[in-house]
Amino acid sequence: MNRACFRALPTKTFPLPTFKRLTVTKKTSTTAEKPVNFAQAPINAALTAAQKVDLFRTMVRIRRFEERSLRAYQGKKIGGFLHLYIGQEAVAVGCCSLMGKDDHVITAYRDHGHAIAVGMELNPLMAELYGKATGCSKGKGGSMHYFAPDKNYWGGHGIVGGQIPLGAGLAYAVKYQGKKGAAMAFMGDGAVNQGAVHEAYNLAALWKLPVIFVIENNGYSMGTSQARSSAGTLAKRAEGYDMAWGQCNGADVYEVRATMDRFLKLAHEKHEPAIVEIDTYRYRGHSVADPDNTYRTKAEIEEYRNNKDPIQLFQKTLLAEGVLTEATAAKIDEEARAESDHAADFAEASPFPTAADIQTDVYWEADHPAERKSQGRLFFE
Ligand SMILES: Cc1ncc(C[n+]2csc(CCOP(=O)(O)OP(=O)(O)O)c2C)c(N)n1
Ligand SMILES: [Mg+2]
Repeated sequence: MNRACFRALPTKTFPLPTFKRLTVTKKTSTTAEKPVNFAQAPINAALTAAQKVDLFRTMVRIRRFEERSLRAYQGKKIGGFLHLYIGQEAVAVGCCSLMGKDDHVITAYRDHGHAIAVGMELNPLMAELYGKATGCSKGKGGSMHYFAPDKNYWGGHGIVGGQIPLGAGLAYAVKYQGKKGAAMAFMGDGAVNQGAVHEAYNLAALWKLPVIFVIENNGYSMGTSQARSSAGTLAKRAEGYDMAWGQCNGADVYEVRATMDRFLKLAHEKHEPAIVEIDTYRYRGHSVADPDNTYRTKAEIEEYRNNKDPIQLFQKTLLAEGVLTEATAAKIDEEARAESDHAADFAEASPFPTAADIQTDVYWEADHPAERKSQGRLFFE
């Protein structure tokens, strides 16, 4: 046996870029020309002043809700994981603002922004973080498992990439039922190498499912930069499946809407799946337990905060358009803080689930015996 081959390879064989945020060249596979000014894209030009202010308000509410939840976590009111979306708000708000009644959303564990963007109230969301019975998942799901089926919001999933085949399934259902809708299946840049993601890509392309795989590329999966973990342009992998793909800047809510609008139309009208990679950034650590001082520099975070913050950028745009004043912006911010404080009070005052509640919401059949159709034996019977 040649033992030489077991010798550790010199580290210089694998030069690992440290503290280097990978920048990708913006490209798109579709032939349509991108408008130079995204505010002028038809989907944005059609917005009323009130609708534009609403987009801004939703982004601010997400930010203040999460800042409030972080304080509650630090005050030991919240346990378990808490993955903050701060910095990524324009992605969820831009995408979800395009939803029609037959469009669906599913995402990973960084799910607070999407929940607020689809219209969930802050009280049950905060209560869920506190593990209270008034939470949207009755206090049994926590931060990673927000759900609102009535709003076509299918969670909130903790297994990296696990939601992606489910998203393809949502699209399958929409098509099967003959509806003109689509599923937006969100994932992080860390999910793109999961086998299940590629299985979903394959079936979506093969069966022409109206699903848009949205990669929220914030540059890191936990403490590993994209440059160290993934080869090539993430959205371009669509070409291997003959799918459409595109990329856009996630700090600009207008650009997100203009880009996603094109792919949603493809899904709605031709049942065409696509991969869209949205460049974004999270200011906080992977979760609030992440000390966040080993894999990126403070300067990098500050650069995003100061120059690429989606809320500040949109505020500037709306001020320049004359649809927002400094005074209205300040009022929106104040209201979002008050609403978040109120949600924390609501959560605090709510009861915890009881010990008996542990038996429910495990199997649908057990909770709905009259509607049960299968003859299968239930695990706890
Ligand atoms: C299958 C699986 N492997 C590993 C983990 C542990 N894990 C949780 S989050 C995460 C990083 C994912 O990063 P990314 O997809 O970029 O999402 P982001 O946190 O940036 O939103 C990992 C590896 C997991 N939850 N599931
Ligand atoms: Mg990531």
